[in-house]
Amino acid sequence: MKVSEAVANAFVKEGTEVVFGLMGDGNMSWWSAISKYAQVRMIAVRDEGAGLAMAQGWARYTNKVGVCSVTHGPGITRMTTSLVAAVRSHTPVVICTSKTPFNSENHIQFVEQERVVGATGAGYLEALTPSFAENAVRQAFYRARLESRPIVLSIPHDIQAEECDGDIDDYQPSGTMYAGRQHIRPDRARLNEAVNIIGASKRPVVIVGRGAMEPEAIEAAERLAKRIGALIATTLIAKGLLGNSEYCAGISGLFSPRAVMQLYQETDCVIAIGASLNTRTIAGGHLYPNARIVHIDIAPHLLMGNEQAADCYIQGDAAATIQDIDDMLEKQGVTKEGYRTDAVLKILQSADRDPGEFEIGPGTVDPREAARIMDERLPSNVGVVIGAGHFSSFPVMIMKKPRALHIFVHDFGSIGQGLANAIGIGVACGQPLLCVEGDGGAMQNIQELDTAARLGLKLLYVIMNDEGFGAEYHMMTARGLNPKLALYRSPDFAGAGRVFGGRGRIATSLENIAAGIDEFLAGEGPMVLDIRVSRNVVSIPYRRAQFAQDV
Ligand SMILES: Cc1ncc(C[n+]2csc(CCOP(=O)(O)OP(=O)(O)O)c2C)c(N)n1
Repeated sequence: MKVSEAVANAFVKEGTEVVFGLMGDGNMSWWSAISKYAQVRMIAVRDEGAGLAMAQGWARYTNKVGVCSVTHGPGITRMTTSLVAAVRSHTPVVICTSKTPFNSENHIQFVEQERVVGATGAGYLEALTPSFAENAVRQAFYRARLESRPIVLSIPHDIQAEECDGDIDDYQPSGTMYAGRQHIRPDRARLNEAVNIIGASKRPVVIVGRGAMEPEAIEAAERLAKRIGALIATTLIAKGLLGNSEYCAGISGLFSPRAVMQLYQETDCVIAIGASLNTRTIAGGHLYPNARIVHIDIAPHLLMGNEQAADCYIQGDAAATIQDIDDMLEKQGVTKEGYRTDAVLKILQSADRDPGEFEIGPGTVDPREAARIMDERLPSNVGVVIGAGHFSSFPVMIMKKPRALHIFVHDFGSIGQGLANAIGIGVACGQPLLCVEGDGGAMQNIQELDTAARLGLKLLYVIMNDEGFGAEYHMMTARGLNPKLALYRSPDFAGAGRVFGGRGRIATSLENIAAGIDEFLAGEGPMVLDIRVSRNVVSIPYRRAQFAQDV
C-alpha cells in the first residue's frame, strides 16, 4: 500500500467524517485516496485559512476533532491567522499537509513551515519515513484531543508515493489510547474555604465560562445560584447558555448594560466556573471591586486578567465541584435571597434599551434596531454566529432570544473569520444559521459564499455595512486622528451574494430588513442581506472604552 493510502485509511479509522480543504501538489494523492471512502464528506473551499476556520467551527459544534487539508508552503502560510485563532479557542483540529522535496531549499514553494506553524502555537508533526506515517496520524489525533489545539501533520512529498506495510484492518485509532478527560475531584480543604466564602456572602454572582458549557455543569451552576440567591452571568464565549434562567444577567464585562454593571459592582462574592476571568470578563479589573472570588477550573492554577490570584482557587471538574459545594451548603442549611428579589428582576428586565440618541443619516438604519428586528424575526432554531468588529456589540448585546447556538468568533481578535466558521458550524448542525459581520470583515472571507452556495447551506449572511472600518473610525475620532481615513466605498454585497450562487438584498430601512429576513426564511440556500447602517451610532463598549463615557 502507498503511504498516502495508508494515511487516508488511518484518518478514516480515526473517525474522520468531513474534510475541509484546498488541493495542491502536496495533498492531492491523500485527497484522492480519502475521497474513495463513502463515509467521508470532502468539502473543497476557496482559501486555506477559511478551510481551517470551517474545521474549527465544525469541531466547536461537534466536540470532535476537525479535519482540514492544505498543500505545503503557500497552503500553510495562507492558513496562519486561522491557526492562531484555533489555538486561542483551544479547538482540536488535525491539518493534513505535505512538505516540499527534501534537500531542495530552492523549490519555489519551500518555506520553513515548522517555524511558521510553531509561531502560531499549533503543534507540528512530520512523518520522515514511510513506516512512521500511520503512527504519525495516530499521534496527531491523540495530541489534538489531549492538547485541545490544532496539530499540523506533514506527510512529505518524498514519501507519499512510497510503499509501506500498513494494514487497513489493523490500524489502532488514538481513541483506544486516550479515553478522554477525567473528572477531577476537588480538594476538600479548598471546598471548605469556598463554602465559607460563599456562606458569608450576601450578594453573590456566578459566572459560567467555556469550561462549564456542558449541560451537567450548567444545571449544577443554576442550582447553586438559586440556593445562594446569585445573579448568573456568562463570559462572552458562553453567551446564550442560560437563555431561560430568570436571574441571568447576561455577559459579564463591557457588554453589560449600565444597570447590570452596577449590580456586578455591588457584589461581595464571585464564583467563576470554567471561566478564566480574563480582562474582558472583569472589565480590566473594575467590575467586581469588593468581591471575594472563588475560581474553579480544571487547570492547576490560573491568575485572573488583573494578574491577581482568586481568594480561593479550586482545581476541579466544573460540574463535580459545583455539586460538591452545593451539597455542603445544603447540609449547612444555607439558602439566601441575595439578588433574587422583584426589584432586581425589574432591573434585569428593563436594563436592555440603550438610551443613547444618534442622528441616523438618510438611506441608513440604526444598527441597534437592525439587531432587534433580526432577533424578533428569526426563530429560535436559527443559530447566530457573530464575527469581530465595532458592529458586533449590537447583535451580542441585543440578540437575547434563546437559540440553538450563539457563537462569537473573536478568538484572535481577527476580523474576517465569521463566515467561514459559520459554514463549518452549518455543515455540522444542519440547521439554518445567521452570520453577522461588518463590511470590512466580509471582504476578507467573502469568497466562501461560493462554498456555502455549493453546499446549499441555509445561511443568512448579514453584513452590517457602515462603508468603512467602524472600529477604526470611532477609535480615530476618540484619539483626534482623521477618521475619514477609515472609510471605503462599499461594493454591492447583495450582488456578490447572487454572483456566488446564492441570493442577495440591500436593506436601507427597517422594513427592508424584515422583508429580507422573510425572503431568507422562505427560500433555500445562502442569502446576503447588506444592511446599510449608520456609523453615527457608537456602541456601548466603544463609548465606555474609547470615549470614557459612563453609559
Ligand atoms: C485581520 C485583521 N486586520 C485588521 C484588524 C483591525 N480591525 C479591527 S476592527 C476593524 C474594522 C472592521 O470593519 P468591519 O468589519 O466593517 O466592522 P466595523 O468595525 O465597521 O463594524 C479592523 C480593520 C483586525 N482586527 N484583524
